[in-house]
Amino acid sequence: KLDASLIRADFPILGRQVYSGVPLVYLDSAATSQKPNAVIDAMDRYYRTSNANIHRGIHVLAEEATGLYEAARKTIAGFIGARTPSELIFTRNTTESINLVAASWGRKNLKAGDVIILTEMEHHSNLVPWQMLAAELNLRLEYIPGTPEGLLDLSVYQQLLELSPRMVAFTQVSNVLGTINPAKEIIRMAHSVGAVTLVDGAQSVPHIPVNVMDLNVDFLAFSAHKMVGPTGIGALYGKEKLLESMPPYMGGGDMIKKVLLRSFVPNELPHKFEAGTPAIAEAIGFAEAATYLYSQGMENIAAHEHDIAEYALKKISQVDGVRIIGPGADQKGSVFSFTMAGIHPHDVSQILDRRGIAVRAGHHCAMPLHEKFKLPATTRASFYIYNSLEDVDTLVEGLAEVRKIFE
Ligand code: 7TS
Repeated sequence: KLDASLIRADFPILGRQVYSGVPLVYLDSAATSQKPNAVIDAMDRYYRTSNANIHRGIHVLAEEATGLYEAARKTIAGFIGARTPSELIFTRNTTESINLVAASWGRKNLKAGDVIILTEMEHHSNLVPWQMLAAELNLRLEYIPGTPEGLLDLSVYQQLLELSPRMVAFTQVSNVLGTINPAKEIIRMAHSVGAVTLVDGAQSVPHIPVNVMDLNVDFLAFSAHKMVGPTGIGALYGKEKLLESMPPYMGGGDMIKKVLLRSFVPNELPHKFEAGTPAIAEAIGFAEAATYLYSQGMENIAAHEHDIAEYALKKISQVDGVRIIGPGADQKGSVFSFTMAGIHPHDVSQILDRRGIAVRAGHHCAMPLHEKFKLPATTRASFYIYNSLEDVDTLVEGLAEVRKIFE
């Protein structure tokens, strides 16, 4: 079993006070997670001892930096169960990974009238790139609707598959509802009609075991910063055959094998998709983050968050006037978006902040989902490995105070 109090000690920021005498209770990990010493130290060590540009120099530092960068790729590819490291492209984040697929795979393979299936619970990152592509190529976007409980309606999905979609792109875990979608089943159904699949793993890879071979997913996008790694780096996994067939996304150094004045020959995978000097220190930090999570055990992390979900759903819903959106604990991770009758989410967050509790208020980059629930905004508390059941109690005490202030 995972011991949150031991884990907390690895995260220096969790020891700070946000106001005099007020310790931090960080409940905003769905936005970004905090970073353990191992990650901070690895990046610091790199800059102090091995900093150089990669894939070019033949001096010692350049070779060390290149070795560390490519070792990081191997670690992260292994973390998600990719067949080979060349299926793992470093990007800036989940958003860039999805844009890469939409622009490169999409422009190459789609034509007017083609259907793309998304869901109503997507983050804007998995909506807008497809909307942009749809406008450009005259594509048709269809949506798997959400149910009032915050699940996907798979019977409607089954019907939508009769349209022979070319792409099914969906989030594995909702950043608002916490819903853990049945990804393997959704992918199997998509493949049965010949569609290509993309999983937005921004909220799943950090929290539950994700194995691309087991899922049989074609593309998986995720970000380091939500999985105890640094900002500025993310990844796109793609099946080798698909990536091989796709044109480069951005042009520049490193992504080429040969350049003439009027033409170029693209580099091999994965370099074909990594134009320009990449985020080298961040890649090293990313790998350290994956190693940290691996050493805790993704099954243990998922079990810990399930315990929090069961406890939090019970405790938070006991607060007067609170309504949590999303399914029951067996179908969700430890993300809780809620409203308090008569109180604006920003006021809730502000009062909680005075007690050192960091939550997020707003639409959480999922405006269509909030529209669906007829809510302009919610307050969201999101938990991670370093949070405990006591943090739930602290939140609930804070919410009771919010209630009192507004009475
Ligand atoms: N997809 C999902 C499901 C997300 O939750 C997020 C970020 C993204 C994509 C985009 O990730 P990025 O690293 O490219 O920015 N979600 C949130 C959030 O819920 N609050 O802040 C960022």
